[in-house]
Amino acid sequence: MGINTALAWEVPTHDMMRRMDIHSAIFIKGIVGPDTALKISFPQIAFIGRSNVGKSTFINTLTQQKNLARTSNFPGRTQEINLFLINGNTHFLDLPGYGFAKVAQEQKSTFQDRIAWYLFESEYTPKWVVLIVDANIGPTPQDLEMYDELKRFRHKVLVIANKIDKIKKAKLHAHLASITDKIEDRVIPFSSEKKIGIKDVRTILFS
Ligand SMILES: Nc1nc2c(ncn2[C@@H]2O[C@H](COP(=O)(O)OP(=O)(O)O)[C@@H](O)[C@H]2O)c(=O)[nH]1
Ligand SMILES: [Mg+2]
Repeated sequence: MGINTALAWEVPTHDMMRRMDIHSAIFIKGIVGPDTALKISFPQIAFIGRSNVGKSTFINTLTQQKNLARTSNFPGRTQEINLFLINGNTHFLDLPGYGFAKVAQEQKSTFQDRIAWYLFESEYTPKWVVLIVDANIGPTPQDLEMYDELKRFRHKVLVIANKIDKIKKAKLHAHLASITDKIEDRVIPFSSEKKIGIKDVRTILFS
């Protein structure tokens, strides 16, 4: 028995480390329905959340790119499902944001249609659905509705408590509890601003 036996399963191998590291990220295209670009059998990781929750910024932070997912201060602009290729072997899908009141009703139903199509009607089964909620605001009724639907469809869900940099330290615990109380899956505290939680998320999504 080698001296490293006890540690062997705890210490990530070089190969595991490489897998968790994001060394390439490219934008493929915006998709609006069944698409040949998605037919390839790469695992899909889908990102969903309320408009303005910081989803595009989150994807940029995770991939260490400044402008991969277009960040915008104009909520509701991302109408298509943006498809990215990560490390040449994984697809990221940036789904349209939900629940922004100022978007015209007609346009809004298109967003909701595309979310519903991909998550609840299409043939695709993402390896993970990453649901991003604003930790400062707490889970909104729509966030919880989305979470329940994801569970009903038996998706594997990772919840991100985003923008924790906005919360005063003394209140952080209570804010996080307001999320974990209602979520039966893992919740990762995250901040793109302060670069918190990146490693945790990568480890979960890529191992
Ligand atoms: N304080 C703070 N603001 C953030 C963070 N992530 C994103 N934002 C801001 O939230 C706004 C919306 O971000 P964006 O990524 O476009 O949101 P999306 O609509 O969900 O894609 C922008 O003004 C971002 O600068 C974060 O971790 N902390
Ligand atoms: Mg966006």
